Amino acid sequence: MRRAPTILHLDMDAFYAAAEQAAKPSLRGKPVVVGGIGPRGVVATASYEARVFGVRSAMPTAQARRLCPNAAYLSPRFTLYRQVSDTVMELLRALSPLVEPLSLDEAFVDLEAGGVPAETAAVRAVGEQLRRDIKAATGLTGSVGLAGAKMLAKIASEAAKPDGLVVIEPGTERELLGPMPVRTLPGVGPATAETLRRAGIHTVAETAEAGEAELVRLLGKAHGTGLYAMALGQDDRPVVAERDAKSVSVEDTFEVDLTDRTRVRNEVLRLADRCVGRLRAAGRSGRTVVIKVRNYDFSTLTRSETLRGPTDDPAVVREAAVRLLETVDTTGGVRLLGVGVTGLAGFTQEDLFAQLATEREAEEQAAGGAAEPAEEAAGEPEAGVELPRRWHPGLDVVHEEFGAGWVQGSGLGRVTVRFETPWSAPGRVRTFTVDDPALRPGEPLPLLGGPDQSSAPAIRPKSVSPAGEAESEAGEEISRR
Ligand code: DCP
Ligand code: MG
Repeated sequence: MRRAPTILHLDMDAFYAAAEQAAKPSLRGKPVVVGGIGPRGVVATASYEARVFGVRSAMPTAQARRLCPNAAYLSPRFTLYRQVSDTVMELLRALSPLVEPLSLDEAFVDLEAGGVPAETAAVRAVGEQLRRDIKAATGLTGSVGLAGAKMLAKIASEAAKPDGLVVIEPGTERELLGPMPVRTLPGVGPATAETLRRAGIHTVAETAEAGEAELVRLLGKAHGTGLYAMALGQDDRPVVAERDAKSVSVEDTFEVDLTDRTRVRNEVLRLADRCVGRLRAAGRSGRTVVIKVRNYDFSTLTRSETLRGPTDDPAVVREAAVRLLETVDTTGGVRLLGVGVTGLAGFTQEDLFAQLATEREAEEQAAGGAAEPAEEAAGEPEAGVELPRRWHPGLDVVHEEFGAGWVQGSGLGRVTVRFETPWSAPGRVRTFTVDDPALRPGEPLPLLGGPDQSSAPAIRPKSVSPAGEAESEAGEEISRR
């Protein structure tokens, strides 16, 4: 525990939804939901305007539509989110060599290691300047927490949301944490919270009062001891630059054991995407994909597969994870799932990605399918309707005459496009037939661009990222027809 609040936690506000609002002027100030748009899709995130109606991350999109029918429902555009994330992480790396990204929109920074004086006034000034720099560089807002420990810094940024900064002064943490629900503490998921609730423990203060022995009895040695320390505000985990980490993994515990095979598969796909998000945020790639499955009876197993070379391609990690899942019997019910990538390389191997992408494309063509961007499964097709990925709501398009826009809706052989750019006024909609030769998929436009970029009718040059390539390949495929 440090004597000054020199650990910074940054978390962007409503990240995917805020990026969409920045890109689409007509959606600013309106409810926006980003996620799987099909009947079995789940919400990735919702704008604060949509949260008022109760829409939350991980909720089935169908439920979100009932709660907030007037929101814009958009497919995710990971290429854009990754670009914004790269810009934000770059700003963090300018503050300190010790930056630990947790996902595309979240990271810890050790300010002391960056030479910032260990005084509240100094770290607060750095945090406020960072927020201004992020706003200037991306157009988006992020919230900052500052504290003497990682756990507390994260709690502080949560308390700062949206668009704020909170400092927890060392010495005040127990008082502050006491009344908070146990779920606030790291490592307390729905299952642990339920175990504690049955023992009459609801708040952090009650967790501390229960004592270490009781927590160990309830939760086992490792988890019980760790939780007791956290409840006292004791957390001396260092900020670890992800380039020094040997693996990246994510896992989820479920409130109710999962038995539905499709649901289990969808969760594994979601975890694979989250894992790749962290991998990419750290600029890393890895060779071995691992899945972890804990069964209803707490028996836990892992399965791994080593690829020909390191990857950070979500499609490759998803495919490997699902292949591994197929070797596991989950019929009894699954309590916990995890996906990880190990054998990390410190650099990305563009040649190898190009090679993997080409191989995949060749396989897909052999199978008679079109090359699909990696995030395809995030948006499932509408029931009974073959909706090509390129006309999913939210995705970029370019019209020969009207320029850049985005798909607002599609169905019955038609596609409705709103023609606007991040720097234009809210734009008008026009409807086309889905096979209109003047309309083709586009690439995400930079959020802070200029009008000179707004009217380019041609597809923009290929980006170097694998996802970007997949999208422009889809564009070329159409233009060949
Ligand atoms: N995300 C996701 N699935 C989840 C949770 C999040 O795909 N179950 C994605 C979408 C989010 C992004 O990750 O925009 C960042 O997650 P956060 O938990 O930080 O949520 P937000 O940034 O959207 O909102 P906020 O941080 O303001 O609460
Ligand atoms: Mg966030």
